[in-house]
Order: sequence, then structure tokens, then C-alpha cells
Amino acid sequence: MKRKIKVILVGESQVGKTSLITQFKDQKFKIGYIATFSNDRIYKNITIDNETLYLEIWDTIGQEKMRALNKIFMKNTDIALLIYDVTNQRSFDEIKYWHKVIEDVNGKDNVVFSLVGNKSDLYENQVININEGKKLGDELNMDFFETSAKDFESINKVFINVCKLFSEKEKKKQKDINLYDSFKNNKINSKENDIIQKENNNEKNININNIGINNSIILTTENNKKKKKKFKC
Ligand SMILES: Nc1nc2c(ncn2[C@@H]2O[C@H](COP(=O)(O)OP(=O)(O)O)[C@@H](O)[C@H]2O)c(=O)[nH]1
Ligand SMILES: [Mg+2]
Repeated sequence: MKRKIKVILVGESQVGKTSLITQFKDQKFKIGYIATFSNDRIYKNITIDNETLYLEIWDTIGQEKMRALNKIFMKNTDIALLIYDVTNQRSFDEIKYWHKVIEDVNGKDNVVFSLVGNKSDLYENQVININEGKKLGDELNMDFFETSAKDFESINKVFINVCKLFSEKEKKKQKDINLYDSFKNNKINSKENDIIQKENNNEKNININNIGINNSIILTTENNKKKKKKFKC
């Protein structure tokens, strides 16, 4: 079975998380309040460079208002989109808070992040300009995009980029695991070879020097002629 890739969209209430998910899934935009899905996640496949990724996209059900995103929502996240509204300063200021919360639950470097300034169509009311967004993205070490939930291509671009990064990261992780396994196996093999080699050497070096009194055979090793063993025949 194909592994599901868990994607979460996080940010202040009203920044457009549900709208972005709806646009990405159904290529639709509805003005006004969008009731967050009764089911808090949707599924969508995305194909990049002949590889199909099976995305499980989680939406909040409004808990972000109370700063109460629970661990079930946060944990085992593969990809996180940090969303702010370009017309809302506070939503931008809170991005670092959301970033930290997700990293605290999942550990550092375990999640592929992207920073998203949404509602770019409302440029007349824009208070966070594109350079500020880029700067924050650089500071948090993640790619930055502006989107409009009215424009499918803008959000599709975000998903394609972040899924590519995720896929590259997974491939690198797999490569590292393979390398480690082969290193470990080689070590074990060379240890076994070492032991076999030593045993062979010992056998080679053992000479039957003479037959002693009472038919006992005296064995000596070439390396250490002083060490003598007696075997009764
Ligand atoms: N003009 C415009 N309005 C948007 C955009 N995204 C969301 N909205 C509106 O912003 C409000 C909040 O959106 P919603 O998706 O419910 O935000 P959420 O609370 O983060 O899930 C709704 O009225 C949406 O129609 C956008 O890109 N452009
Ligand atoms: Mg919502």
C-alpha cells in the first residue's frame, strides 16, 4: 500500500486555509465564510516526475482560534504550510509561533515547511509586501510563495514545490539508510572474514612437531614455539 503523506495547513483563523485546500482539491473558490469540512482531512494524489504521491491534507476545525491545535493534528506531519494573510499584520507576526509549535511536536528537520502569504489578489490592502515574506522565509529556512485562493495555479505551485522537496528528502533518507546497512553488513562480513582468516592462520601455523611419550602429539604454533599443547592419542 502506498504511504500517505501528511500535510497540514496552519496559521491564524481567517487567513484562508480552508479556501486554499478547497481550491487545490476542487478548483473552486467561495466568497464568504466556508464551514471547515466536517471531516477534517481530504485526500489528493499529485504526480511529480512520474512519481505519484498520495496526500492526506489536514485542515483545522477552528481550534487555531484558541491556540489549541492538538497533538493528533500536529504529530507525524510530513509537510506543513504556514499560512498568513498579506492584508493582516498579526497573522504574519504569528508565523514563528506556529513554526515552533510544529517543530516542538515533530522534532527539528523532520517536516518540510513552506511559507505562504495568501490573499495576494487583495493587493490594494496588502500590508505585508513580498520582500518581507521572502525575508521571513529565508530566516526560517523555507521557500516562500504568495497565493490567492481564487487562483488554482498559485496554490498548485506551492504543492508541487513542497512535494518535490519532500520526495528528494525521502530519497536521500533512503540512500543514507542503504549506505548505513551496507556499511554495517560489510563490517559484519569483514569481522567474520577476520575470524575465519585467523582460524585458518592458526591451523596453518600449527605443526605436529613430534610424537611424545605415551603417544601424545605435541603441537606448536610457528608464531609462538614456546606454547605447546599436548593431546593424548
Ligand atoms: N480575496 C480573497 N479572499 C480569501 C482568500 N482566501 C480566503 N479568503 C476569504 O477569507 C475568509 C476566510 O477564509 P477561510 O478559508 O475560511 O480561512 P481559515 O479560517 O484560515 O480556514 C473567507 O471569507 C474567504 O472567502 C483569497 O485568497 N482571496
Ligand atoms: Mg478553516
